[in-house]
Amino acid sequence: MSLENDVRRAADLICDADSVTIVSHIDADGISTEAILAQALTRESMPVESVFVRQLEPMAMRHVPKDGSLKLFADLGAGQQNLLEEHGLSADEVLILDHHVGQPCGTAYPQVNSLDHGITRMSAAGIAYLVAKAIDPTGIDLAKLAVVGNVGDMMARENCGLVGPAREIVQDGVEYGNIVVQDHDLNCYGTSTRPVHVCLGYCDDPYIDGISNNANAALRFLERLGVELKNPRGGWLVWEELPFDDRRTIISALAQQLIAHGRDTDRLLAETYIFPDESERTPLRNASEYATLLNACGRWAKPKVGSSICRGERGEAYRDAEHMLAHHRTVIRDLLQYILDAGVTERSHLQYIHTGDRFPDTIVGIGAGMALSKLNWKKPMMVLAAMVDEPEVMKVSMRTNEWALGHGVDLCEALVEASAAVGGAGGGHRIAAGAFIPHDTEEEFVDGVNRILKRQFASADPNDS
Ligand SMILES: [Mn+2]
Repeated sequence: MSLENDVRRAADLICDADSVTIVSHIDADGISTEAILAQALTRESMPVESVFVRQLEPMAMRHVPKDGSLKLFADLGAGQQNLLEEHGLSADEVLILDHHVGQPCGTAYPQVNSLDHGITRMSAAGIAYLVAKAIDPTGIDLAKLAVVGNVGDMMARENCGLVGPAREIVQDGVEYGNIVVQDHDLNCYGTSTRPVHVCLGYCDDPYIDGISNNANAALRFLERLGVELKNPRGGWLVWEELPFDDRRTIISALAQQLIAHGRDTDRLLAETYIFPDESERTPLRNASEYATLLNACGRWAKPKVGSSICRGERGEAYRDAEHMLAHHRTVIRDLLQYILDAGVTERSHLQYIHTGDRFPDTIVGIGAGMALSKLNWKKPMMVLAAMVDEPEVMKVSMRTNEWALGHGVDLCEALVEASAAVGGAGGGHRIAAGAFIPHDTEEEFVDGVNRILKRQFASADPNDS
């Protein structure tokens, strides 16, 4: 079956239901997915309830109501079909919209999974949007949320912009008027909210010698270019506010800086997505910052606040979210500092640290990603964390980069295999994956992951051993 057929069938199943319960994930992709589906169904006068879960595991299943509604599992479910089966859910009361690796299962649950169609660069929000559009082709305002979810799930990272079906969705938003595509824009986070030198100081993909990790040096670099960095009132301008010519001046100087240090310039520019209907200088103004705001809501146990923002609420919900974003950043900064201060343990093909119960297990993956660029970036980074509410279980998060993917690394495969060997469970993506393992199997597990990574590196390059 083609993706179009799967999407059509999903839309028909939804339209035939009396009511729908959406079960979605708490991250930016899961929240935007839920908001797309809930709005699309509400517009059809379909009764909808939403449930957000951190992870679809046995404990979380009690939040799934036993009623006559269609259970719409979104941004999760594909890898937990046996759990749905154990929970007594039959094929005619379930629909899965997911982009994670599926699990073989005796019950043939209807589903739309981008991976089944060879699409690796479209997240659940993209699938949800296609389904919503199949229900009502006029609802193209929702494309904006699909872009937030896709960018939040790093679908734009590898190619410096969205590609394939996820890119086609962008065009709907452009047509509607709530997305502006910036071609050849600076590939840097914070272009709508941070002073330009701060923005550049945080940029580590590409790594720019003398600028990355050093906002003061970035400021001196910009001052030498003679571009106006402040507004007439003396406040810092953000990247988005700079005149076109100044942006070009800075970009060509950055390109020269990269070349002078023998680095590639191909990751300096990216296609970015601006939302002209949102206020300037807010995190809602572009896709990547919007996604961070939603992630902050989810990680701090308020995914419904994020969902309200996706539906257009800008009062109390937005103030709550801004507060969570500030808190989110502070804790992540502390986590990163802790990792750098405490130091990681290096194995031949990975590096890891155990953060105990110092940080919530919902954010350690973000810390792993940030630490990677400041440590040995060639070795995939693992963070192990205790789970306060489940002392028998340990949460594992791993992150790597494009370089390692190019050398054969697949973290999802590594964690699925190594966690199964110690009685745990893992999943995710090649570049970012997670697992839950019994707390007393740490050493055996780390050994196992290291061995699998060694095998992966070796299969891509027989000289690496
Ligand atoms: Mn996702």
